[in-house]
Amino acid sequence: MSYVDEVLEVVQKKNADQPEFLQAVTEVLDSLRPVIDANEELYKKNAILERITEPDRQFMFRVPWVDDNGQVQVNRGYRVQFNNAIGPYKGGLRLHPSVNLGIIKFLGFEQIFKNALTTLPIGGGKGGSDFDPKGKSDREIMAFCQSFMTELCKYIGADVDVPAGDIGTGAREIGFMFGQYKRIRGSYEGVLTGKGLTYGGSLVRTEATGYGLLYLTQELMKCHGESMEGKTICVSGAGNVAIYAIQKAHQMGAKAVTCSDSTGWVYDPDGIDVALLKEVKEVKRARLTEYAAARPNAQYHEGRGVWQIKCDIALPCATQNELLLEDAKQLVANGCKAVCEGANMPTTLDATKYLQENGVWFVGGKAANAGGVATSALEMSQNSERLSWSFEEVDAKLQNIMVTIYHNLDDAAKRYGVEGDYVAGANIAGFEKVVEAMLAQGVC
Ligand code: NDP
Ligand code: 2IT
Repeated sequence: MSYVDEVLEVVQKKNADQPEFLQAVTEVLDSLRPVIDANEELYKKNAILERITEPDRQFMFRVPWVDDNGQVQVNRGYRVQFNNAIGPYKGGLRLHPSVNLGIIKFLGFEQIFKNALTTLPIGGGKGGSDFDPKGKSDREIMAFCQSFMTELCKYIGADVDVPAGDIGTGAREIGFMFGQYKRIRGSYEGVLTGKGLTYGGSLVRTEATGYGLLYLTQELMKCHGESMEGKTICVSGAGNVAIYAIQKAHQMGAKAVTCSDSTGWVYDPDGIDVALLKEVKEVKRARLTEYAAARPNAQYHEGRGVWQIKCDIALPCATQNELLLEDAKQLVANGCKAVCEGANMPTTLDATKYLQENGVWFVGGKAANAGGVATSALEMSQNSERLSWSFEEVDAKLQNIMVTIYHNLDDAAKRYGVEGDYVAGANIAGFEKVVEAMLAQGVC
């Protein structure tokens, strides 16, 4: 049995109740076969795969808070510090009722490779809670965030572990958490990213994941002799990543015609109105029915369905496993040329395989959505030097990073004889950097 298969078997046995984590590990290890085969003796002796698939440590804790009726509520908090070979742990905090340890581990595992791809010195981690922010008052959100940070603050720090936003965690939540960290630890430091601009946040961080996704997509298209001009794009999600992906797509002369939330989706043939979407989702925190009601030509549908709309490019930007095999078949039948993942692991393994086998240029989330965490690392740099860079300066760095990521993964795929397999290319490029650091640092 090959080293990869041996380790996959052990990981499956040890984590049988964590399907998302197993999916993420299977995708990565499968695609690393060419590198592992070429270095099997060295990696096996040093237990590289066993070490990289086992988190450094994982925290689970009680988060008690009081709701607006005076009732005490209890949620479960998580922080998984996965690997800090190349820098302090870095990764977002997800607040969603579906959150469990397996989901946080899948996200933390992916973050190791993504963060290595950014070219910046950050390790991999992730956290969150099964708390549901939907329908909560600002006071309830603050009560939860303060309680969550009261425990989390023991494990993080500007040079230790630097959390940020993810699903359900935006500027409001980061603000409340930062305030509580400062209050308990008495230290004003860059312990979180995605902060407000008046207290150490970076320009472009809000837009970074969506913008970065489009910068990478544009480079992918350019390298295949295509431009973004006039392209029709299907986007899923209606949150931070989706909104700024749509905005940048329009700035590039393409037209994004769909978006979705957890209850339904919109097809707007005139192109999604970004100002209206922002008003509905960022300000009112309302459902997409409100968007559709304000746009005469927009159709609203309950459930899921964005991938049935004919498009040149598909950008899944909502959540994991939202683009299934049947969706992949529909996209191919409709002539879709490229799929780039704004979300983390939105495409199932069989759907990915189908897209790749049918000639769709497919770039996975570890590369395509790395602009968010890359700009977080730029926020950390600005905090360390106690300076703020201009929008243009950060945006130029972000563009440069995304173009570099594309070429690094394209080169890695070519080096290992899997040209055009951007999933393998990204995993290989990220893995090579982390492994070199792990080997240099000895058994730890
Ligand atoms: P948000 O909370 O801002 O938005 C998530 C969007 O997806 C919402 O519109 C939400 O609907 C929708 N959605 C649909 N189905 C689900 C579901 N089952 N679970 C959760 N959300 C659902 O999150 P982000 O935009 O920040 O994150 C989207 C994806 O991008 C996630 O996979 C995240 O991990 C990834 N990502 C985020 C980065 C960032 O910087 N924020 C960086 C890199 C990746 P509704 O409006 O009804 O809640
Ligand atoms: O999945 C991700 O990369 C994020 N949610 C962003 C993490 C970060 O630290 O900015």
